[in-house]
Amino acid sequence: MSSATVSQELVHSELRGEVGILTLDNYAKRNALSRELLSGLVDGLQGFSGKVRAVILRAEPDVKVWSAGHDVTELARDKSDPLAYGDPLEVALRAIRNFPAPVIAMVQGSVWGGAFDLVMSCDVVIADETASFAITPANLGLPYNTAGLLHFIGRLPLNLIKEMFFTAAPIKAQDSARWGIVNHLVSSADIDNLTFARAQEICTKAPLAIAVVKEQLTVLSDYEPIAAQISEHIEDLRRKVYDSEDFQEGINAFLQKRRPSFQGK
Ligand code: YXS
Repeated sequence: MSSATVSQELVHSELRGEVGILTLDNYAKRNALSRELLSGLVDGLQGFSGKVRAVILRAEPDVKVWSAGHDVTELARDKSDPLAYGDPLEVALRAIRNFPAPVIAMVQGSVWGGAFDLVMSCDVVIADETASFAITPANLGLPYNTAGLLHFIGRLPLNLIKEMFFTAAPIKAQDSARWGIVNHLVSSADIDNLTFARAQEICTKAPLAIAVVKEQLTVLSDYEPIAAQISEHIEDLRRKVYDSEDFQEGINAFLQKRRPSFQGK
C-alpha cells in the first residue's frame, strides 16, 4: 500500500457541500500525530483547496482520546531539535494556520501534547463534556518550541499557559470553557450538528473577506518581534534541554511504559 494510501486511511476526507471534514482515524495508536497521519491531514487540506469555505477537524465519534499528541517514537533523539521547523507536526500546524478558510476543531475526548497545539492552531474550537486538554513536554523532558509557545500566548492567559506546562495536567471541559480554550462547550448528543451548523453558517459569508481576516489575525497574533540575540539565547537554552539526559530518560520511560526519573541534567 502506498504511503499516500496509508495516510488517507489514517485521516478520512469528506466533502459535505462546501464543508470539508477531516477525521483522525488511527485509534489503535490513540490518533498519535505520526508522520503518516500528519501527511494525511495536510493532503486532506490540500485536497479541499478551492472547494470548501470551512473545514471541520475531528476524530471518530465518541472517542475517549481525540489525539495522544506527537508520536513519541518519532521524536528526534539524535541531539537535534525534536520540534524543528520541518517536523511533520510543525508543517501540519502551518498548513492549518495558512489554510484560506476557517478550520473548526471538533473535540471529543482527551487532547495531549502537540495535539493541543494542533487544536489551538485551528480557528474555532467546539468541544463536548468528555474533552480535556494537556500540554506535556514536562513529562518527557522536552523543550517546547518558540513558535508553539506563541500559539498559546496569542490565545490564553500566561498564568494558565504556565500552569499547563508546569503540571502537564489535563484541563477538563468545564474549565477549558471558562479559560477560553474552547469557543463552545456542548453536549455529546449535539456536537456533530452544532459544529456542522456553525461551519455551514461560515459558508454563507464572503469567502475572500474571511480568508483575508484569518490571514491578518494569524500574522498579527504571531508577530512578536524578537531580537536576534534573544532568539539565539532561547535556542541555546532549548539545545541544552534536548541534549539532556532527562530528555533521553523521558522518551525511554514512555517507550518502556514506566514513570520517568528526572535528575535535572
Ligand atoms: O502499546 P501499543 O503498541 O498498543 O501502543 C499504545 C501506545 O504506545 C500508543 N500511544 C502512542 N504512541 C506514540 N506516541 C504517543 N503519543 C502515543 N500515545 C499512545 O497507543 C497505544 C494505546 O495507548 P494506551 O494503551 O496508553 O491507551 P490508553 O487509552 O490506556 O491511554 C491513552 C492515553 C492518551 C492517556 C495514553 O496513551 C497516553 O498517556 N499517551 C501519551 C500522551 C502524551 O503524553 N502525549 C504527548 C506526546 S509528546 C508531544 O505531543 C509533544 C512533543 S510535547 O511533549 O511537547 O507535548
